[in-house]
Amino acid sequence: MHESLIVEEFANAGYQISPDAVALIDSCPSPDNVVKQVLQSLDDSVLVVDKQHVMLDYGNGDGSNSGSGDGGNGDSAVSTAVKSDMERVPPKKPPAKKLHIQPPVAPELPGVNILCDISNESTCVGEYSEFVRYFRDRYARLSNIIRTRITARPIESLRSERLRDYGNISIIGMVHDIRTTVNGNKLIKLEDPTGMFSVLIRPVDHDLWELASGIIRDEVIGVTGSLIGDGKLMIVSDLVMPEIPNQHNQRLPGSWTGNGNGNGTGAGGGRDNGHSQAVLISDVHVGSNTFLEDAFCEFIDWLGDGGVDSGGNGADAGQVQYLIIAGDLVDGVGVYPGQEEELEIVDVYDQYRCAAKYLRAVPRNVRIIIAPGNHDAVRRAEPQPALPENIRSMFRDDTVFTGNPALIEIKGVRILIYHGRSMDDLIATIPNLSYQRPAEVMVEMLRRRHIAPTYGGRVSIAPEITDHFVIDRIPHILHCGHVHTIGVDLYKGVTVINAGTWQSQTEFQKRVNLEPVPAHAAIVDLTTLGTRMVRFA
Ligand code: D5M
Ligand code: FE
Ligand code: ZN
Repeated sequence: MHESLIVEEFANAGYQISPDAVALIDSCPSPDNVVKQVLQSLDDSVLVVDKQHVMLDYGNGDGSNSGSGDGGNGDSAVSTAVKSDMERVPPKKPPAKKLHIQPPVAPELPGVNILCDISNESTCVGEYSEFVRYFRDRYARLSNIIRTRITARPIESLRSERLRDYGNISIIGMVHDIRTTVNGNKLIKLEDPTGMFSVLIRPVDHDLWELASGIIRDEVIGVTGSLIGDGKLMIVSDLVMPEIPNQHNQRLPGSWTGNGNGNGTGAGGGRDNGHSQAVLISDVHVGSNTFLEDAFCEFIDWLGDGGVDSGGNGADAGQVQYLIIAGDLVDGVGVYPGQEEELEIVDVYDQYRCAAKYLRAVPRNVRIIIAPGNHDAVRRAEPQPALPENIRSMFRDDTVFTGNPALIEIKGVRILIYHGRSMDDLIATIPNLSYQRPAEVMVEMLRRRHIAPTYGGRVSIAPEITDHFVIDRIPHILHCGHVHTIGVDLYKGVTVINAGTWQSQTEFQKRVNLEPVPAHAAIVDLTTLGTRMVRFA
């Protein structure tokens, strides 16, 4: 049934109807039946039909409304119903017994404070001057962080004759170029707003060499050393990265329980302690033929149940107040060549409608926060804005949509959500990083105080006025996805979480030998920041 027909039906009966309600009805398997039911249920006090009037519990033949909103009854009715509702004609599975949509009026919704997000603030058009301004902003902010630890001089001042026999001097620069000399030294060209200077790191300086092995283009570092070669080159003796200060975020010492092995072990994640929890997931990839629908529905069920995870570990979903999704909610279309062969749902809007249906079964007392990823229907260049209104309107109206990256604050806990596209570049350039250990890759972002340092790699960077990738305010949690593998770690008081995916291995991933670790959710206690992974079937 076309949306305009739904509007017309209600208009004929003397009612206006909100776009949300139209979308909700349209997303049902038989919208015309729902229209009839809703019309029957309305009384004269209603002028505008809203989502709250569309209480759905149908498919059981009696057409009665229930809307009791008990958050799931533990018999998987929610997932079964929602799942089969996803199936487009002709259905692959038997029709649902029941579609249980959560009650429209939410209990007191916990607030989400968006501290930093590009949505509605993008100004760039991609001109050269904007890139100059963008990199200046990056340099200024990262060099200020380093300047709290070393006293550096502008590169321009190194030209001065007097400096040649000066002892140690320091400069802070953006890495313009790194190469290995014929003698096996590392030659790094550093640039600041006043000029460019080459510095040399020698393998004999073992610790320094080790530290320098991970230097990548366009990151900002500080170096200390002495000048040689008529003052034209520096031999580095010390290297400073922007880094997270030691002992940052000492929230509740010793409270961290993450183990990153994804088997739901790890004590103290917060059962029965009265603490509210956030559940962090990523890369759902609804619409792909490798989307793990059963596992995802089990997860949604679990949220509704306040249940116990499959490993027998009490997870106390009843205390879950937030569900955060770090991008790639849907598989999208035209994201990679030949993707159409791997799509179950070929229309991107249908993919979002389908995703919205799953999320509608999440209990109303769980606030859902959605950031986009590289498969989502927003510009590919990062920072990405939040999903557009025509897609947002398909979702529950209490859903919070952020850009990518976004720094949010809930219950005093700062969470930096970043889909994680830059992890492809970091893994490709920093030695010993692996797709199988994503937490280590995320720690490298923290050390650089920048989540996407290298320009011209896999991440297409939009030159906004400020560099949104700089980690200025240190988060308590860094939440990424993208690589489809899981990891949890604690680095200098920052909990890093990669929440994996809900998609099994794609043909493409087979070719690049990427072994996904799907169907996990990270449960974070927002008081202790204790984190653990729960696996779903
Ligand atoms: O990314 C899912 C995973 O697949 C992620 O680890 C990166 C990898 N991937 C995706 N595209 C490419 C290309 N073009 N080359 C190498 N590896 C890739 P997703 O964003 O879900 O597609
Ligand atoms: Fe993905
Ligand atoms: Zn991705």
